[in-house]
Amino acid sequence: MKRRLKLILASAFAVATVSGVAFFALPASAEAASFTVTNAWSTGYQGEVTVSNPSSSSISTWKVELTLPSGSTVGQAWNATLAASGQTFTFTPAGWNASIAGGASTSFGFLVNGSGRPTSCTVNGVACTGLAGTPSTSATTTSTAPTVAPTTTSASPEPSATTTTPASPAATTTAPARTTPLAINGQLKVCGTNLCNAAGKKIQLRGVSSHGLHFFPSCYTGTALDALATDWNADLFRIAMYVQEGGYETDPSGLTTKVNSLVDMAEARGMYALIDFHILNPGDPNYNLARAKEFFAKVAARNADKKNVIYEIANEPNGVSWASIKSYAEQVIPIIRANDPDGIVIVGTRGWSSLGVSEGSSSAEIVSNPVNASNIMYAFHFYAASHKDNYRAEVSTAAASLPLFVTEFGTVSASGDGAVDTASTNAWLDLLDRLKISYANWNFADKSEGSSILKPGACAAGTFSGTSVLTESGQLIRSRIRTADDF
Ligand code: IDC
Repeated sequence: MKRRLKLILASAFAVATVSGVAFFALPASAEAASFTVTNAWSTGYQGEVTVSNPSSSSISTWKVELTLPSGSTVGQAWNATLAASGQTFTFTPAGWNASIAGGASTSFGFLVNGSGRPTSCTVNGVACTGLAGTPSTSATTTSTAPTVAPTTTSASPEPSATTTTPASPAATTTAPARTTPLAINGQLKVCGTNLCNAAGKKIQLRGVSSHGLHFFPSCYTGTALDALATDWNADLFRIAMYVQEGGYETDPSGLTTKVNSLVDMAEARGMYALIDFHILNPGDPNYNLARAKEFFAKVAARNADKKNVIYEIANEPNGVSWASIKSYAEQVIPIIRANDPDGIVIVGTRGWSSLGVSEGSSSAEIVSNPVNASNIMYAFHFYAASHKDNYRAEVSTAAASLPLFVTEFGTVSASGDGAVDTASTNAWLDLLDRLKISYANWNFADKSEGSSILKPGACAAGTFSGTSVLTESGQLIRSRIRTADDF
């Protein structure tokens, strides 16, 4: 879970002074560090620094030095080793997070006694220099002292690294409250072509999709969702409820109950829940129109007061025109709205949610004939080994006109199996990060197929944290998802 109220722009080191805020950009080739006040109270604050490596080769270690004004001291740090000399506080790796791969980052946190923000900094001995940007400081203080100790979940070490487990801040009465993606962002809404939080800030959610709920019941337990929330720092969990193949069509009440219970489990862990009406074959969503109306009326009414629910009304329409998909959406959305007026709805797109590209069309057919409803987004899906530059170009174009949400993607081929295409996956995720497009990875299950996050047998064994239970795809996705959010 993440606790961060962003003070600064990416790739710059920000130093907030007591009276104002100064920004210090790093030399272009250096590691970058960003400083965030993640919570504040009358006698102190909690900070987080993210050290990122913008180069393409890995760095073997890092050192961040902060100088605080007299009267303020760093009391403790986690996910870093702290040393103090006068007013200079030096942070070095906790042991397990020394090396940073090209393009990756690592974060550490600390508690300051006193309200003085850092007045200078270095990263790996390079002075942070230059002025860059004007931050908002409005969200950096709270008037009352929170009472719950933070956890160390924002960049926790591997479970096996027991000797280097970072120290958790003590549970004192001045320790900050633990927050989560849901607590930070609240009820989401669509703003222009973006997803925004309750405060109107553009945000990106990163998480995973279940496989078909009814296929892998032992994969969607409290322990599994704990791992996603605390070990992965996932923001969202997509609840893929197949309609055919033994799904909702066969067991409507059982699967409705299961979906609702997973909504609750995600909520309890501070994650958003994406309710996916997983149609696939037949590809015309109107085949399931009556089932969709019945299902969404129930889940929208039942979850109306929750802030963590997003509705995805048709996973992958295929072999059907945009006009038919639009007609389906314009019949299902009013039913959701009547029960849950402020829930975001995501509409699948033509050609397996490819914005039409996989069936020779493009997003232009949506732009010229959008669904007649507000607070909606459009789904885009890709499989990195199958869908490359022309699809990325289409997403870049479409994102200028349409609110997009990658409700499903795989690191492998569109079959869901085969080798992980790391380069294409990273190219995709870099693009989505840049465009602030939210995503969920297919799939959190332990089936023997390339797109599975978990190794076969992991769900029955009941262990979901760390990397040893993960496939190659799972490890790649976890490393992308658990980095600091820009909330
Ligand atoms: C695949 C699963 C596979 C399952 C198959 C049929 O990975 O185990 O046998 O569905 O149920 C999609 C679909 C998604 C597919 C996935 C991979 O939304 O259901 O899952 N995929 O083929 N669209 C493109 C790829």
